[in-house]
Amino acid sequence: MTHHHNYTITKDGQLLIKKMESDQVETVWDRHAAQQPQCGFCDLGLSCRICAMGPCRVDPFGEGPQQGVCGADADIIVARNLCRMIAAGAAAHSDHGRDLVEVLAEVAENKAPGYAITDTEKLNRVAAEYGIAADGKTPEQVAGELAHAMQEDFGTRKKELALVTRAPEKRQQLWRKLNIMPRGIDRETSEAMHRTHMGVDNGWQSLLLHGLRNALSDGWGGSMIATEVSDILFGTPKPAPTKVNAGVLKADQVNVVVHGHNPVVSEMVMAACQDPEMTKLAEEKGAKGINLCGLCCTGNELLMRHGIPMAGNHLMTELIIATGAIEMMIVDYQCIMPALSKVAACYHTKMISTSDKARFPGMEHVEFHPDNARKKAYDVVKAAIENFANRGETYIPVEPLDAVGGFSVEAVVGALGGTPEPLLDAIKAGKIRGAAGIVGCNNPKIKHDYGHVTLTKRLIENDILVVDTGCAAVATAKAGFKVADAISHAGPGLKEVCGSLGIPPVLHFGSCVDNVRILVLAAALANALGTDISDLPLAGAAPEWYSEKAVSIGAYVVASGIYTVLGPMPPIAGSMNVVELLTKGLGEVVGATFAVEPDPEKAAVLIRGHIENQRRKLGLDATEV
Ligand code: BF8
Ligand code: SF4
Repeated sequence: MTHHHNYTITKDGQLLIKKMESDQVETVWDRHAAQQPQCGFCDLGLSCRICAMGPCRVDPFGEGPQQGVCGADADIIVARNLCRMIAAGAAAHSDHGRDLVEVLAEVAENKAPGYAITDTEKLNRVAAEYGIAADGKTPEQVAGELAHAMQEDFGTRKKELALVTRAPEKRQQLWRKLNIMPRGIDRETSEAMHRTHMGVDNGWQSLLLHGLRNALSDGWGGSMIATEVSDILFGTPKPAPTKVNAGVLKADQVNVVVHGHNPVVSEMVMAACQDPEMTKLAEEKGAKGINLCGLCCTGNELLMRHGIPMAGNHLMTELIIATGAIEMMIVDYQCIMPALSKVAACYHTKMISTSDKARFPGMEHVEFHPDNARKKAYDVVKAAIENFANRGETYIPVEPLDAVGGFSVEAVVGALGGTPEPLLDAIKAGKIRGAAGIVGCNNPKIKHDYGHVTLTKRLIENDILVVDTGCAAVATAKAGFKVADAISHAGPGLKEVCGSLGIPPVLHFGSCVDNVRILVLAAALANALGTDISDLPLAGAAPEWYSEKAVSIGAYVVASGIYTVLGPMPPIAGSMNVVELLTKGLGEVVGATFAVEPDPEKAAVLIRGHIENQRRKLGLDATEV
């Protein structure tokens, strides 16, 4: 039975699924089908295995038990589970941030050969936000002090994180009043694990409030540090052309693919791939050169800063191997399916894991640390070149598409002439109705890329500017929305504004940690208007989310005052109290709510309605639309 047309809207995806079927290699969709029916208790969030008196479950039909062995009811169990998802997501982003801070600290001490401070201007600017003066110091001295101050943000010696001061004053006050101002980054995650231990916090509301604080420690802490330090070390992104989809692989070159999240590894791999000595070596082995491509968020990091081509998003990571054209896939951490090495074993692709905290069956482990990363990068690239001789037939099913990436807030504000005012003016005049951040993953429960692409299309048609990150950003690039010509898909107002700036109607804002760029832009708009983020005509969406990181992102976006529509339902439906609080009650608490709508056509209607409503409340339009 072939169902490949139902799994993805992408041509490369459809053709490669077909190829994997004929090669008899299992895909994520096969494994998803094999899991059906998935556990209904877990789906509703009603199962608990936090302690050894359990596992327990609550009967959603009210006939069986209504509480676990300890007495926890549906509300407590659902809230605790959700809180733990946030904690895991916040931990993942923040630990990624910590790894960058460690590199910054080692650069300061000259212990990380190959790494350097690239954006001194940004270094000094961020340092000033931490109260560190740059005058009379070398960049390395500033970097050392900044790394130290950021490490303090991770601990417990502060009452508030340093970068929360970027949020509008009103928002900061609200967080203080609600007692959800994030203190230490690790502290909030640690406290989430403590509170959700058996016999600690059994108030479902207080659990959820702490979940918001934990998420804020990610958004205005760990992820924000990750993005800022990445910009300092590797450069603040500027708009630059790139290519996307499986067609970026080259039949006559050594193809090296990086997958994962942290640019600490991928930047060094890029440097090795671009060394003329390595190109020469590849040519000696009969290849025309070395072609480095990205997958997922580490791919986005390289795309944003260097225009490195993007082979695909989350659900393309297995399929791409079936091209038979990849000599080596180098992974670090997060979103790397352990299935990948099984797929790779059917072709000639060498799989390399690089992080001391992320092992995978069937991968060769070459551990990268800041002090040896440059050497390790050369070692693996040489091995990739050697592997070119083992290549069999290749199948690269499509031609690549053009896209533009690199829209940091600095680049956007720069394009606007140095201030966000022109964007505000376009919003006030109604040419742009508002803006939506579309973020997150792919999930085999939703047709691959259908959610991202459909929602984006509907929003830009209706003059809503879209900024996107992560796998969503890759989806819309593959759909052709990230070129200047894509304004032909936009409504008249958005078309005019983007046309005059020469930018696409859908702006690539980066990887998932770069969602903080959306927070920073939203805060700048609110500050320019002298209001709070929750008053702006903005919305967020995660149409195909799957990961715990996405739960943390959704929670910090809502806690920052932005209405957010999720595609897949999170595992909370077992508690109507939790559902009501997240979809309604939070409006009175943080000025924004969640909605869940798997159909992107309907999600677009929700977002348009919200944005028009916000405009009316701000007094931008005389009449309700
Ligand atoms: O951090 S969007 S599938 S790759 S979690 Fe993962 Fe989701 Fe992709 Fe990036 Ni983000
Ligand atoms: Fe069961 Fe309570 Fe233990 Fe959870 S914490 S497994 S509900 S006894």
